[in-house]
Amino acid sequence: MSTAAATQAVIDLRSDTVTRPTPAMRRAMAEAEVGDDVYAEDPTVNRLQARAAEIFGREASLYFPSGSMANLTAIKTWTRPGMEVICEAQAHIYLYEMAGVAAIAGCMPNTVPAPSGTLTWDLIEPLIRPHIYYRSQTALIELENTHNMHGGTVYPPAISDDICERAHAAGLPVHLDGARIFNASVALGRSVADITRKFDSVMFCLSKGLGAPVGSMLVGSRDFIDKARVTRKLLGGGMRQAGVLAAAGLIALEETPKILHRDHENARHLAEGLSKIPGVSIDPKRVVTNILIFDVASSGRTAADVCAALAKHGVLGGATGKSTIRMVTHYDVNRAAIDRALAAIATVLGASS
Ligand code: TLP
Repeated sequence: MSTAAATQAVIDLRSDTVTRPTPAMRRAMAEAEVGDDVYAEDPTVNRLQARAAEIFGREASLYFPSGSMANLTAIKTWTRPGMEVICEAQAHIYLYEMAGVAAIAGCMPNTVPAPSGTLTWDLIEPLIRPHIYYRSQTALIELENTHNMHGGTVYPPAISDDICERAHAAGLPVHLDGARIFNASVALGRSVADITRKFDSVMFCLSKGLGAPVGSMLVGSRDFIDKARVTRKLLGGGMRQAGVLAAAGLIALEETPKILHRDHENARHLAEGLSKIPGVSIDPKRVVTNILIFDVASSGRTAADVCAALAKHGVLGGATGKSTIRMVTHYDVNRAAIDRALAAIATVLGASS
């Protein structure tokens, strides 16, 4: 699925959100059958929702304009104001969703750092509030798979299953931010239904590595999705002829998971090349999906400075800290472009190759 963008001068590794719709997606969008989705009458949205539910082995699913809105909807549906949400200290819902957990759901995030972003029950249990009327109460546990800010790490299914089982025994639901759950599925060689079956709700994005221009899905029981539909409307997420967007989402859902492994191979190739460049620290063995985060501290340069210099060479990455840079592979960047990016990074950091 290489597109014209692959041959463009700029190699955009800032995120997999930058992918452009394929010609097949654009055709499907132009030809989509549509209706008013606030009346649940858009046949293409309904098909997408039915197919997503089927793929995840769940009763129902709901289409959203963004992953942030789908996460917030899930959080608001599972909680009441004044309650707490347990999540990892670098969770996307905590760092990059405009504090919506607090500002809109009225809840307090209760965070704990976890190695590789992988929470375990031992880390979670001490954060659960006792049932005392003058204490705020824990409402929800949230996990992220793959974990973005830990470099696309993948939860071992035994660990996420264990968290869900113990949370349920404690009377707590578990929501999964599975923005890149298909990447986790490909890395593990197990279906998305299998690795998410114990979660109470799952959000996944069509608009990242799967390549759709817009959209994310929330998956769960019929009862939960009926409630989430009300919350989505409250947040202004009721769309009308959204079938023009859902049509691209259907293609992303059916076709792109088959080729995600290429993005993982390219990420590993990029990481291996980076590990040989003086001034860069990265362990390529830790790169298991399409996200890599490397450190340029030993080059004596800041991440912002290195990114600005790389941009002049037509290579875009994102600074995630003073000395850390994130790069994300996707279908609009092929192997030749990765090699060009490596050459530019070596030049910028003053290495010879
Ligand atoms: N992530 C974006 C940025 O916001 C950082 C990216 O470029 O990776 N969960 C996770 C794990 C995400 O990575 C993202 C987007 C979201 C949720 C939110 O999705 P959108 O952007 O559709 O609101």
